[in-house]
Amino acid sequence: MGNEQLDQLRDKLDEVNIQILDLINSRAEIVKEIGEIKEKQGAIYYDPVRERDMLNKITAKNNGPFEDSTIVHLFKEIFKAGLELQKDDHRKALLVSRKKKPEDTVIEINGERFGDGNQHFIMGPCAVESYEQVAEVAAAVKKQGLKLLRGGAFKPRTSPYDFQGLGLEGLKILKRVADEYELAVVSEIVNPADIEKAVEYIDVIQIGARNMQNFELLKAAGEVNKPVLLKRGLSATISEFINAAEYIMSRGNGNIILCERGIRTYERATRNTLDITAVPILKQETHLPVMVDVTHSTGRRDLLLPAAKAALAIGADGVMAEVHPDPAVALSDSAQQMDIETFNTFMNELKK
Ligand SMILES: [Mn+2]
Repeated sequence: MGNEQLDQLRDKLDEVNIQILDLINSRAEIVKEIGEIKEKQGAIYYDPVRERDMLNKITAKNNGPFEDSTIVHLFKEIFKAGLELQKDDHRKALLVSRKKKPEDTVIEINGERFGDGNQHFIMGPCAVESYEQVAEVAAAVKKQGLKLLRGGAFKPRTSPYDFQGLGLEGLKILKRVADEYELAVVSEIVNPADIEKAVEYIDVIQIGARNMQNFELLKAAGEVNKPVLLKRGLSATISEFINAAEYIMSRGNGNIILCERGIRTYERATRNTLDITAVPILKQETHLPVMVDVTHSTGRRDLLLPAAKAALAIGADGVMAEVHPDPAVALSDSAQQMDIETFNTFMNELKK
């Protein structure tokens, strides 16, 4: 007899559960509508005054048996879930997101199609030091059948007393060498005001790790018709990285290549910690090509090849690394650049 009563009560409970389910979902629908209006107004989703007001109205009607504090706790969880739902909808709206554009973005540069599923390489010296130095690397790059040459003319360095790059003179050297060897040039720009001039000399604008959240630079890069190679900031989360790319795309330039280059952690065995899983995450969340810079992430010549293999195995669209004719005397990053012979071995191993 007791069991019969228990079953009846349990049936009732099941019914109430379904009623609660229906109610929280219809609440969610209203929350989504509010989110859409707020998005149009550019308003912030979370409104503490409104939340306090809702809680007061609810507890005023609370006749138990739950304590007010318990009710507040339960409703705060429901509010939080609603807020997450609004934010999810907002994420959907990002132009760089897979949700917005399911198919891969393919960026054509000098006959290479980044994002087409094949492997691509961007190689060259850390910094442009002279015509001869760049030309020697370019010859090796071309011999390997590659189409892109990197080289820094504007160098954002940790210390103001370190070599700062040759500036516009460096870009001119890159352009001359690139024309001679039929290569496209990837070079970093650090000042929004330089972009207009720089696009005459370079094929891909690189925005470096230290400038990933230089929003004026991102906006300026978004306003020109040149592909942008955007590096992840030293301490940037993946979400911040994606939003930095959104800054560029929201200005009209959709040709963006993302580049994971290691993040700062407590580990000192490598210069930075290569966040290898950032690659598949970025590939899932965005439709943009993703590369891995093995030079700056590892900071160690002996790790370049294994890191590059890992990058390609996990789905990166390409690998970036630094090559110098004589790394021992390089003006920057001398510990991790490859000499020509090492570069040839590196490429031959990766092509296997
Ligand atoms: Mn470097």
